[in-house]
Amino acid sequence: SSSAKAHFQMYTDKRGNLNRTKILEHGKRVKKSWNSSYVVLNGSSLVFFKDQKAAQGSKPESSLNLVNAKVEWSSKDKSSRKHVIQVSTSDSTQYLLQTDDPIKIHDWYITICYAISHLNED
Ligand code: I3S
Repeated sequence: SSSAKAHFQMYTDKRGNLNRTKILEHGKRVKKSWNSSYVVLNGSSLVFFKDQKAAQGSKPESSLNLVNAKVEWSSKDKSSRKHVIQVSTSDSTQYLLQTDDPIKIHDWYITICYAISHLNED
């Protein structure tokens, strides 16, 4: 329904700076390289920009389709950093997202979970 759609948009409208690295691309391990990124949760995808200014016009650096994706708290073997979440796409690409702020990463975790679990419900 349109009200469900409005709720979905409201609860998944999220953007902010996170540290990000890709670790797997189409099932193949790639060299880890942490970069700060301005992350925009945009309905069915996470879109990565260089910074907030770049998000106002230029093309994103990359994006990730959340349909059939999975988000989980990352295990210690994936990174020695604290407060890391892992997003795995349906095409076996994996990103780690991290921030030193535990509340902030928790918010992202919850919001991405919500988006993934409600994506296929309209
Ligand atoms: O999983 P790894 O290889 O321990 O990840 C570390 C490396 O990416 C490292 O880069 P170099 O391989 O160029 O040294 C990074 O500097 C580290 O931050 C990575 O580990 P953490 O635990 O921070 O994800």
